[in-house]
Amino acid sequence: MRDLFDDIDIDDIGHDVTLAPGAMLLGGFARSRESALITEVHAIAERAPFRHLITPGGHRMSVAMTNCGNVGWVSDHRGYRYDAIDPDSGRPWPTMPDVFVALARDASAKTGFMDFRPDACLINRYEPGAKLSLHQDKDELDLDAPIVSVSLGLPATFQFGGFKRSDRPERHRLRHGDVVVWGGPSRLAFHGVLPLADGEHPLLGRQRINLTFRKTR
Ligand code: MD3
Ligand code: FE
Repeated sequence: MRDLFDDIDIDDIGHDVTLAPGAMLLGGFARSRESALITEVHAIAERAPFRHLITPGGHRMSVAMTNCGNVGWVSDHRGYRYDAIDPDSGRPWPTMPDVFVALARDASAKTGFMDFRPDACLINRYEPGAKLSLHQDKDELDLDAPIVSVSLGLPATFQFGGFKRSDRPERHRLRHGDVVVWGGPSRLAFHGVLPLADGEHPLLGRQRINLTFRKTR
């Protein structure tokens, strides 16, 4: 029997697990596409380099971010928003690669969200120690569309809470190739990532990359 202090730990590739109503983990779903995904992340980062954004409160985020797609998520002293222009370059974000579009579509369809067409992909880069505090994703206009997340590289401990910041979160391990579709009631749940433990991944070295596909409008 699982008690309050047990973390949920699912490491079987190909095992699909419902984490919460509307939230489904597809274990290892992206593994067969890993090389193409990583090649595209490198290509995007050449044109729109990873950067540490500043929160509206003036803090530098430990996670480095970039985007591809029609719009990208940005943060500065004015607030959070989706913008068609990369503020660092003054140019549009790189186009979303076909392998990204297909993965988001295939994963969401597998969990029952048909015809998911994201217009944004936020790419997070975690180096050892980087973390993401508990937050909700609610800058998107279409909250009926799911968010699809793809984990690559080093494993991380993901926190998944309730609808109030004070709800005690569950912990889940997210590993290279795992895909999670967050829709329905879980779409507005609080979530975060604990500080990344150091390690060495055969394809990505000392980092974790997370892709999140979003329909923002
Ligand atoms: C649950 N990223 O970019 S992915 C984010 O690992 C973000 O980089 C984390 O939270 C990461 O906003 C977590 C899993 C995830 C993404 C979006 C969600 C879980 C979610 C939106 C609603 C509920
Ligand atoms: Fe989030």
